[in-house]
Amino acid sequence: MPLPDAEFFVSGIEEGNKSILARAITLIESNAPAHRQLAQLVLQQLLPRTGHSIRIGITGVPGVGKSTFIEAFGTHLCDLGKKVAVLAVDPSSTISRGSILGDKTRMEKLSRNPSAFIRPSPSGGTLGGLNRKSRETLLLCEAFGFDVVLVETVGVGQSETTVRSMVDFFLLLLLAGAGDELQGIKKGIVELADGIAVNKADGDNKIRAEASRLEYQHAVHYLHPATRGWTTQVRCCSAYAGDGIADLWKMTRDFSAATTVCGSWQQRRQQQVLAWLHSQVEDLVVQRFYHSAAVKEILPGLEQKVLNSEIPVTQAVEQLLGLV
Ligand SMILES: Nc1nc2c(ncn2[C@@H]2O[C@H](COP(=O)(O)OP(=O)(O)OP(=O)(O)O)[C@@H](O)[C@H]2O)c(=O)[nH]1
Ligand SMILES: [Mg+2]
Repeated sequence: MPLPDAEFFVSGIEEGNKSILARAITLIESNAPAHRQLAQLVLQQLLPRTGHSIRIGITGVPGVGKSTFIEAFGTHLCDLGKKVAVLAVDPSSTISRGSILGDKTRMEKLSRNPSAFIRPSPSGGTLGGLNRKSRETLLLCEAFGFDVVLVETVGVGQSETTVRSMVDFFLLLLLAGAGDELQGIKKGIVELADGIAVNKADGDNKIRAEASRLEYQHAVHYLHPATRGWTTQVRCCSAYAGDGIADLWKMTRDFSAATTVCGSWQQRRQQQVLAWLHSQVEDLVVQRFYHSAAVKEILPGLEQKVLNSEIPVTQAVEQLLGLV
């Protein structure tokens, strides 16, 4: 089947056709050169329509309640008349373990809401590749006209930094009293967060959640602020019961207002685009390097020499770089 042309995707997205948006995202996620070329054309034409949404990253350890939270938060935003897109960045995701796919049951209401769009994590590929795909998917969603884009990531490894680098506001979900308070800080994740929500603050857990909230609120005062012009706020919420959800939306609005006034909102977006440019260059240069015939030819021999301690690594690197 021949591929539709760029105009097909661009006008479909401009007209708000979700199935064409989904097809455009599939195109973006493809690694086939012809698809990538077409995807770039589509993106280029849509670029003037991007940049107008609030981009919110949501992270937290498995089971903290991210999907349940997104269901509640996203539904709340739709009730306010907003259009909401949900994306996921999960480097370990496969079809069977897809974080959002498997969880669509937890976002049942949201996935049926005409104002919402849920896109599971692109599977496979390196984090670098995922980074590109997720960013470009985010731009497509903005061009489509979503007011808020929620980017979910599982709270392990490097994916948090990746998501931080593509969103305006970063929300960390935590559990009360799991003894992980200082762990989170050690891992540096708390330092990335503009907002922290102690989730599952319901039933018997309410009091412990409030105690954790106070502890975190105290701790963030000693940390370097994640965003200039904003002090990280800590709240309790129950994604399950819907408590605190409206308050967290208000927090993102306050954040947006405060950082727009002091200029850090715009500054971050500019820095993000430049960082993306540079990381793309790095990815592609490395890719081309390893694909070059000359490198492929001598690399195994050099590896062996390094393993046999015949030449130092630095010398091997210089020889390799001399080839390209
Ligand atoms: N009591 C209570 N349970 C909750 C709350 N939020 C989520 N849960 C439950 O916690 C479990 C995990 O929730 P998920 O939303 O799947 O958590 P997740 O962070 O998306 O998990 P992963 O996708 O595995 O990383 C489910 O059984 C939820 O019903 C809450 O606010 N209160
Ligand atoms: Mg989930």
